[in-house]
Amino acid sequence: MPATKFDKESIKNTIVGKVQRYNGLTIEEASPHQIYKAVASTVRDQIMHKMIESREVWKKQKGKSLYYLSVEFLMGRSMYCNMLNLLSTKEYTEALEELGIDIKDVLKEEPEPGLGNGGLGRLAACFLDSLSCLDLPAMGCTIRYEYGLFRQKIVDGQQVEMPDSWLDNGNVWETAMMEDACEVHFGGHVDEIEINGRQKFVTRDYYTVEAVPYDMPVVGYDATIVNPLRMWSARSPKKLDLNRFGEGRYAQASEEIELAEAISKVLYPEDRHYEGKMLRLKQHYFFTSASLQYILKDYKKRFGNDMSKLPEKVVIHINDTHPGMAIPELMRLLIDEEGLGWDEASAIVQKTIAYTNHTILAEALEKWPVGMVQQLLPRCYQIICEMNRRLCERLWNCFPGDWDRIARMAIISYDNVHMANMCVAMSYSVNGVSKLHGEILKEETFHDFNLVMPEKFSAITNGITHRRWLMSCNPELTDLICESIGTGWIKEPQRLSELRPFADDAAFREKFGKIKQHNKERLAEMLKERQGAVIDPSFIYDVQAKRLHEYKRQMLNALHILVLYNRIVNDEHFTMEPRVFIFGAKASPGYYRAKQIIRMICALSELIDKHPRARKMLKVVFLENYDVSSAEVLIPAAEVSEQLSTASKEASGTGNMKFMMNGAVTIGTLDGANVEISEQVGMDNIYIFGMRADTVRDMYRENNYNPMNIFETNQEIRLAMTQMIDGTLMPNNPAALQDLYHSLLLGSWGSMGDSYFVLKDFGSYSMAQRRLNNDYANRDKWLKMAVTNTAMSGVFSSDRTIHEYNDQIWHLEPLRKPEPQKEAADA
Ligand code: GPQ
Repeated sequence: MPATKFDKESIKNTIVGKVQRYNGLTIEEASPHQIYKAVASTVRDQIMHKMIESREVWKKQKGKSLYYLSVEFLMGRSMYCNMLNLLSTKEYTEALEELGIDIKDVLKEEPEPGLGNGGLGRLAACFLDSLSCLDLPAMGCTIRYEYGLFRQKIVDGQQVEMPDSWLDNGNVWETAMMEDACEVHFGGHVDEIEINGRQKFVTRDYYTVEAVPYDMPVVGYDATIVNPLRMWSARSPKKLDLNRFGEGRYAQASEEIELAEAISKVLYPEDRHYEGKMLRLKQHYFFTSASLQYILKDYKKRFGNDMSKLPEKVVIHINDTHPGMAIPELMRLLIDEEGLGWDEASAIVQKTIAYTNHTILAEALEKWPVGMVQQLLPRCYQIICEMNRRLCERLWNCFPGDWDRIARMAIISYDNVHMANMCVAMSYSVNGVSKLHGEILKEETFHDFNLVMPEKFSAITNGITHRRWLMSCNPELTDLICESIGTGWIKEPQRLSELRPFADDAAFREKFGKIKQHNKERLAEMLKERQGAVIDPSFIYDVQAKRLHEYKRQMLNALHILVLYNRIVNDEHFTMEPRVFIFGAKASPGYYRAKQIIRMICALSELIDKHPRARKMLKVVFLENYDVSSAEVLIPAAEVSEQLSTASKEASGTGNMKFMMNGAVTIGTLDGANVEISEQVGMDNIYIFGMRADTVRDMYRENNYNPMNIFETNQEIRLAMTQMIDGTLMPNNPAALQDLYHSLLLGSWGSMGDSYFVLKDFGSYSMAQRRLNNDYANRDKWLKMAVTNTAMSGVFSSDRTIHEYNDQIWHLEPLRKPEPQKEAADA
């Protein structure tokens, strides 16, 4: 059997054989899920062949490896993308067809690992895909959460959270790597002792949690390498307490086990909210410590005990500050376990760790109460104190007497450990995720650090894998592109720009439009099937899909829809291009206001449906449980992409890139990567509105914005807002949205109301929407814009992003393909 490409016949035989051996059934008797497992494990066999080859080359080449630490990896389903990357979709589709099975039914059976909240985790997943495609040696490191992000249901117009137990039926893709299991220690007391004249730090009375790694392979498209995603699972070293059990105290008998294993139970659904829970700190330390122990063990195995060469062979990238405990932990391992001195260890750390920041929202800059760190991680706490002392000493020389500034930059201040300051001070690279975000980091968030260590700062704009977000989710468009410009763009996505001239080709545009229509129909079917929602595929599909947050301003969209409704209802001559507004968003369970916005959107949907004339032009649908799998159907169907964040608040955004790649036209602010999207497509192919980032900054500084002035002078806004609380929107509970209403008008404690400028930007948004509506009526014009968006999306492939990270930060050597076998060469 060829090592990496299975032919149709062997695929068929393998699947039938597996169903027989695993289930004792014939293919005809097997359930869809049993068939899924057989197919997935066939794909997996194929990957394992490749992985062995890949590891051989990696061992021989002895190059540098990347370890990408992230508390989230939002991978989505694996099966179809794996087939795609193995160049085998055709073989599998046909093999299954010949067995009488529709591949779509099999794909649906795969549970989606929801090990992430949103952009941060999805970015990590796209990075792994691109790293493998570019043959760069890397390992993703994270937690194997037993429960992923909650499943969202909408009940009576409100969000309800249900547990997502994605592992219930096992995970075909993972392998437990018991040889690499290790211990992670918490708590205890540090003793300073002298051994052979050397000072040593020893922690006693700690408690232990075992870390067991499970690896999931990540195959690259037509590539040599298979990189692992390593997920750490917590296990108690304690066994069942048989005495207690014997006494009939069953719950107590496994109490300690449960406690230890709680660490890898759930992914916190908070997204950019500071969460001060001990368990969360435990999680962060748990997986960083386990990863680092493994990294050093593997380094020593491959390169010997000379730690000074670590930065030449290893780069550890921390995805935001959540894995930031890697810094004191690496110091600890180098000093306490490897016997290095402080200066040596610190030099190594500062050449090995690189950091990317993903937000400037103040409430999201992580900090931990000193007492908590001290109690949970006593030795790391000592190290953090010493790092802080040395940093402050250095800063004192740069800014003598400037206490305020030094306090702002310190790792420890006001009884908190400031993770971002530690990451900036101790890593060799600090990266922003879009041009604008990079500027804001240098000029505001880390302004003081930029004065002292400017060489560390860079900005590399995020990206998305065009394999999942175009080739896999939009096969028809992929075929059309290949027919038109060939296949070169698959390996060099920027060559998608060769499509640009086709925007002026009427026949091409028609084909492009037809594909969009198919995708719209596919989405309509999904909505019907999943939640009984009926939408008309002839309406404009206008989509805002992302986590629910005030700064993302779903509220602006909702308020505008209410204004449109009023125009229709109050003016019988008013018409507009029929449009369905589709929202997809999960709100953090503890984020009251975000949940209220969902409530408002659902109420809006009901209100419109009840009005005979309004519902002919207007429709609102809230797509339940927005996740990677539903995004894969939603995004190819979208015609309008809503990217409404208050300028400066969205570090980059990546949804914006996915929509554009699939031919949606953006309506958005000049925020995050929207700025670069507008540069790519040109102002004629995007609807930009609202305040710029610098104006927003000035407004905050001057602190004299009064939304009440707008409310009083703008009739449309006043009417819509009044309807939020007068029973129009919420006939059964008129007071329900009162808090939302007030949040737009009044601030608390001297801070201004409407802190994300919804009312301020409303006029400009509404005008942009009007232009969009008029342009859509001109089909040629609209399709030209849509094609241009797809054509110019190539720079937003994560392949470009990874190239830049590698050139500027990591400096990894791609794995060279193995020499062809002698027989093959002779043949
Ligand atoms: N982001 Cl800090 C998250 O999704 N979660 C987080 O905890 C933080 C950031 C997002 C950010 O809001 C987006 O603008 C970025 O595009 C994304 O990270 C990836 O960089």
